[in-house]
Amino acid sequence: MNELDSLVESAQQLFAQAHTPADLENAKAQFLGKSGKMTELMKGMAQLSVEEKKSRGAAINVAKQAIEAALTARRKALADAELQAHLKAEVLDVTLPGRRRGSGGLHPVSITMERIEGIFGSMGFDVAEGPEIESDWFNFTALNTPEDHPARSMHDTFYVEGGTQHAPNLLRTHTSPMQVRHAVQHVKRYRNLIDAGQTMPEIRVIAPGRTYRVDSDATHSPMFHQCEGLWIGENVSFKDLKVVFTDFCKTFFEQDDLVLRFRPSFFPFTEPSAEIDIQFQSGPLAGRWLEVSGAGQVHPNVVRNMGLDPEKYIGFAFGMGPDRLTMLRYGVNDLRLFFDGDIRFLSQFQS
Ligand code: 2NL
Repeated sequence: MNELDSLVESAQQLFAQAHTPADLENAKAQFLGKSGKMTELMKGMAQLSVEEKKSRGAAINVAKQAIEAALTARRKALADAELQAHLKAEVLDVTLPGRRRGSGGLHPVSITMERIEGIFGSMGFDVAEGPEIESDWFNFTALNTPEDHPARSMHDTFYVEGGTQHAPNLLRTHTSPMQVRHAVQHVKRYRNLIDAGQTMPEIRVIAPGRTYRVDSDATHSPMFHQCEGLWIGENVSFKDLKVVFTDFCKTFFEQDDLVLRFRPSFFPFTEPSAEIDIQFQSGPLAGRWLEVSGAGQVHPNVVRNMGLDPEKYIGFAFGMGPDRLTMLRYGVNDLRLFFDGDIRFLSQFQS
């Protein structure tokens, strides 16, 4: 084998050993580059005669073309291999069925909220919604909660920067402030009627929404839900509370034989006050007394803070926890499950 043939062969071998485009270009430089072997051969022709130059030059050119052909072939082979690797790594089976987007649904607590609103709505209650950042006045003072009450401490309530008595400075600890706002608006609207001694339309409202307290365990979340109710008129009594709340519970839990118990209790904003327990007559919770709400006759000071004369206007209020109602209705034992956002838990409530 002559010198040129073995040069071509060694180029082919070196190109075959290059497994990346960069390796291949380095190998190419050894033969076709400025100081490559082929260039050296060309330079070496200077001393030859014209005749010799002709035949030698032709032979070198044939060898050069062979090397260039080998280079082009190897370049293509490497590019093809890279494409195949890509195609293999990114297989797309176009015969697979499409993946549908889930249809979504309401959160179990939202389902409860909507049920509560529907039931009280059918009894003539308005629904009032409003700010979650409240003032000290609406959240505590207007509700007859004394300055030194433990609920006002930083251990129980989330305070935010700034704030004066009337400026927003805390995360509401219940939705009652919204009921006071609603009552104040109502009284403002009927001021002339009231002052003329005529009968004001009754205040009948529920306030559902998010509330906040410094508390966190299996049955308490720092954010939880509340739904309060308020009914004020010239002739609204504790008996009305019992009727309305009993009717609500039987409808909500879909149990006609549900038994209710009103236990004496204390709240700063009601007097007298009661805790409401329910007892299922069937099902897994049958026979146990379960606390579902606090309630009472609205305290005269609170009636006065709404702009009404407590000698003339009277009524009741109650406050319940939709989170707890949801746990009881579905048999969930850990409140935190509602707020973890785990779709495997939440999707079980879709009908
Ligand atoms: C509880 C206690 C209660 C109220 C909330 C209320 C609202 C106004 C005036 C008077 Cl505007 N009272 N709300 C009354 C008694 C109890 O809730 O432990 N709830 C889970």
